[in-house]
Amino acid sequence: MRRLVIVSNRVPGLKERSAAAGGLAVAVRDAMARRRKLWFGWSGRTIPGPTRTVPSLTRVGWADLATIDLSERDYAGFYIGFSNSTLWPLLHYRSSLTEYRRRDLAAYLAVNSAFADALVPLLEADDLIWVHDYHLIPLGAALKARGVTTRLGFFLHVPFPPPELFATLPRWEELLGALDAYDVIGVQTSKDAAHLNEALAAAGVAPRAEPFRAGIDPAAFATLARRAARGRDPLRLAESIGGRALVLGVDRLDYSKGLPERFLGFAALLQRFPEHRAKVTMLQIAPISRSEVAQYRALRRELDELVGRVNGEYAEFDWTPLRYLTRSVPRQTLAGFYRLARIGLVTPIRDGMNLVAKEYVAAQDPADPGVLVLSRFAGAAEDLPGALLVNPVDPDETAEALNTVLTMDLAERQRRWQEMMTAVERTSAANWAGSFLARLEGVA
Ligand code: ADQ
Repeated sequence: MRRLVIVSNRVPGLKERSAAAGGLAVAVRDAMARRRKLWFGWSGRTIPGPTRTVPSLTRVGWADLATIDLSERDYAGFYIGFSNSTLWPLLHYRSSLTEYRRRDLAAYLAVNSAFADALVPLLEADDLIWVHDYHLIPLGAALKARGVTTRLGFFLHVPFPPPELFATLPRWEELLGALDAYDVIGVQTSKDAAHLNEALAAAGVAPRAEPFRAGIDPAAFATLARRAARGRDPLRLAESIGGRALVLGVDRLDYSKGLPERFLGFAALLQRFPEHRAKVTMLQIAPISRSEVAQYRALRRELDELVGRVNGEYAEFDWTPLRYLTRSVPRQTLAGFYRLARIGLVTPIRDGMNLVAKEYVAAQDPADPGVLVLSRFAGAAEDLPGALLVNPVDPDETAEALNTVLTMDLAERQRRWQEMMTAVERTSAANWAGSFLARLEGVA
């Protein structure tokens, strides 16, 4: 069996060997347990000198890991700059947040070349190479320029916007032209594929993208949640909400996730449906992310103020409506929290897939399941028609959906859950990785 070489900006660390690991690492490990694997990427460290193209090698139980350190300048231009201040907002349809600096694009191209320089000496003749996400669009072309002839695949985890919007990026044709180096190009949904294919055609580039829907390991997550529900922290949470309905949000603190709009939606519930006051508690877990980017710091300030305002307005001396944590929670605890929550509130303004939505479904007790309220602009909405779909920018719509769930009977909750769980199983991580690799190997 051919070796699989995975390339992503960040390489999962040692702790991701355990069943508690997240998304991509688990998907790849489970889908390809029998293959030899090399995972290559940035170490997460910066160094004062130039970017190092000699990788550090580590062997963990399930893969070989190879990482390089980036220079501080490359980190600023490649990661903070072009990846997260240019491409991330643009790919999430947020042209007004999109910044552009030539020197950032230069750093982006230089880091992709450095990745290729460091990776080529590690490659074997018939490796399958699978490159992940928007940080590494030009990597395939950089590898080919260095004589690599093996099969190359690329998967975009984030959305792809309508071509007119993408074409606001200077030199967009060149960036898309780099995709020509890949044998297989995967995106999350059929809408992303349609947009990207239209843009590729407009740029005169030949390859075509196909959807491969990302997912989770539903059985493993369900087991984790069942066990975790009896754990210390979920029990403490249950005790502290004292029989009230729990509304749960879990997201990186990112402007694509619709957090201010979500808080306004919860406030609108309390305002327009006062019968729920003191009977429902919302918990939002939102670990700080990319705090080097100014827009993320501004979002944090906005949320601090909003939480204070909502609580100031609606709290009772013995009830805090909105609880808000900006730190991360262990995966197992999170699974237990999902199972406790009557409502999973997942309302991104735009999201590639959104695995939190699928985790929430998998974590439910089939006998007494909660309901997912989901943005129609998350890729997951294409998979989960059993959710209550909302337009996240309208707080009234969110409030009405919350009210619908709070008054929904058990039979309807069970029917919706069953429908969603079937979809979560059909679009599992194993199916995602398995079908992508089958295409890459040329057998599907
Ligand atoms: P993300 O934008 O990071 O991923 P998501 O798909 O929801 O979004 O995955 C987040 C993962 O991190 C989940 O496994 C979740 O449990 C975990 N997580 C989130 N908040 C957490 C917290 N507070 N504490 C602990 N864990 C937390 C990108 C794209 C998505 C796409 C995925 C996978 O933006 O659209 O679905 O990649 O392709």
